[in-house]
Amino acid sequence: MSIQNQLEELQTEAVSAIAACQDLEELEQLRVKYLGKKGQLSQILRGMGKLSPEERPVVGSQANEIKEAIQNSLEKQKEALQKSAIEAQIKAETLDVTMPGVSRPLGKIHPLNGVIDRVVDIFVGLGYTVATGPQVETDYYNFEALNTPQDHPARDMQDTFYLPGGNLLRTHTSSVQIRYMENNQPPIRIIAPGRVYRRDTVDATHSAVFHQVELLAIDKGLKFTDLKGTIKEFLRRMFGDDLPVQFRTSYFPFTEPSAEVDVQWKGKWLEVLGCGMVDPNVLKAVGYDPEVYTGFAAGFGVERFAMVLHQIDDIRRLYNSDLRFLNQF
Ligand code: 2NL
Repeated sequence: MSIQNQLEELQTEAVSAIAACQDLEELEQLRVKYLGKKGQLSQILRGMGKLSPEERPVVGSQANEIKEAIQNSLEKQKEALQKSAIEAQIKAETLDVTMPGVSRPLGKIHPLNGVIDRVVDIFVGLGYTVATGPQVETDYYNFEALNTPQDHPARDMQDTFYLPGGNLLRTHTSSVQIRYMENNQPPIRIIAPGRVYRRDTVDATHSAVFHQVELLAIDKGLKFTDLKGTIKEFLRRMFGDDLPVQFRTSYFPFTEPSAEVDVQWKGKWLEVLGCGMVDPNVLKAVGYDPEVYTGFAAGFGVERFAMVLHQIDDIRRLYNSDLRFLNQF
């Protein structure tokens, strides 16, 4: 067979083999097979030596054309294979944005914290700051400084958790306010939210551990009307605008005069907090001159507020962490 014929056959075979190739690696093998240094084209061209000087340029240019033709079809096939490989990859990696996501349950604010948050918001809006302090207290900060004498019934072992060594679990957050007054000078506007402890028998309305918010204002010239206005404004913001409120005289060792406050809520009078003008003995205990400064204070149970606001019938529901209950708020 003449070199020309061999070249033509090589072209026909190579072009059809390349067009049929479906794999990039195999395509590279075909390139080596036909165009490589030891490939078929080189092998055929080795026979050029036998050609006459006239034939050589003719065969030479034919060989170049064939080489170019094979290269072109290699290039074309390579592009086609790369393109379909990318298309297959894109198809395999497609995200279905309509698939439902993994839903994680959202946490919620506990109703007790919800009440505390609202109370704090209201009083911060009135210029008060939040004060905190220890839950394990001394007799002095829980009772003595609060004008609660040794023989007062509140000090009874029946009512207070006493700890070995003479300390106790605070029965109200008034102790926080005593500590605050010791370290600050009037004017004072603080609220003390926190956990408190009483030796109560647990039932639907009593718990040994509960939460209280107390508020305290000390300044020159504070009067009972200031207390009344503050409490009424607070209760309106808490329970609603046209809320009927009534003050009844009462007694606390640390205030004089003292009052309990009822609100008319869903047709019934409910007692919601206790308050009064700070007793001069309490002011003296923290080193304030009761001839210069007066003040008012109030305290209430967070659980009771939560129960009234959300119509909760049993205080124990607030501590069970039952999600069927808590998810309602
Ligand atoms: C209630 C009543 C009350 C206070 C708390 C207080 C604090 C200081 C001085 C004077 Cl430092 N008073 N706190 C006053 C009146 C009532 O709480 O029924 N709490 C559940």
